Amino acid sequence: MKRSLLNISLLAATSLSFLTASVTKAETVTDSPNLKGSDVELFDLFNGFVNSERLALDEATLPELYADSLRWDPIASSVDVFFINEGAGYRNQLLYAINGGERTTLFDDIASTESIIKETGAKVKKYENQITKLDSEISTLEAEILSGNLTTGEQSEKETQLIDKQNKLLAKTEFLAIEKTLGDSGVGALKLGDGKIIGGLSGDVAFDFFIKADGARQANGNIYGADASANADGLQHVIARELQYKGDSWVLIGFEDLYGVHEDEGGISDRDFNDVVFAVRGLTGDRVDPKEVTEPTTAIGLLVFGALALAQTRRRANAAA
Ligand SMILES: [Ca+2]
Ligand SMILES: [Ca+2]
Repeated sequence: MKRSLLNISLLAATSLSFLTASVTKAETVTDSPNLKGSDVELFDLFNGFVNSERLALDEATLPELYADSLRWDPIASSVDVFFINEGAGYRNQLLYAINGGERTTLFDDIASTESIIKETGAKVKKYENQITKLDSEISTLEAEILSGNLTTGEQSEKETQLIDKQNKLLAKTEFLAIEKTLGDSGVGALKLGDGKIIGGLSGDVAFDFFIKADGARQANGNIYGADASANADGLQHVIARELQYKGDSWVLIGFEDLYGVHEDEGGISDRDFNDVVFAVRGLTGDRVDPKEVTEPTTAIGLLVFGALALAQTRRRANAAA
């Protein structure tokens, strides 16, 4: 409970430092026209790779890229980042870093009423209902305790119950307050296809993308990127695929937001890599040799997509050498 309050203040502090830091950044970030609005055919192509089960790229013909080898393609005037879809209960954030520098938040609440796991404000309603029920239960317990009709044992038991309900009420009240700060009072505000333009780039520009898991709610959420060794669980959380379209280089990037190994290996993750899916124009990267990703997985049900990601190794250093 105290943690939640702390998170709010940390979030405020983080936002402030971001604003301060952004002044010194060379690159600029501006809103882009929505991709679905400007090219629905292309949006549908990207969205077609995402389904309710997983980012179904194992069936696709898009070449895989090392997700840690992405860099600006100077043929493009900017790097344009478009939200395609999300299959997350978390309210994740998308961050980027240039040339290994400081991470900048690009999308601070990846939640939509249009996505696979959409945010319609259901959690706000759930917490409100739970609070109403707890209020009622607390009133009943207080009346019973004050009635003078209880034995000493019953009195003690009811008092313990009362404290428990009061603590739960406090927690739910804080959860509700946080939830109401998100989007439109808990309702996801992103539209599928919403985009940002990262401009003002020059020279060799390496791009790393990260998610902060449930970062809109939790300032201390895990940050996951394409360098598995830097992730809290030591696992790969990013998969990247290349697509050429009308002369533009695109990279479709999928993120896994859950910590640890797949459920079938004793973990809690589905390793589906569709929790956050973005398409990025103006990037290029090193292709994975298909021979490198055919290693079999021992985990029954571990998705091919996940296996591909696990097979990745950090390549940027090699490419630069
Ligand atoms: Ca969601
Ligand atoms: Ca997942």
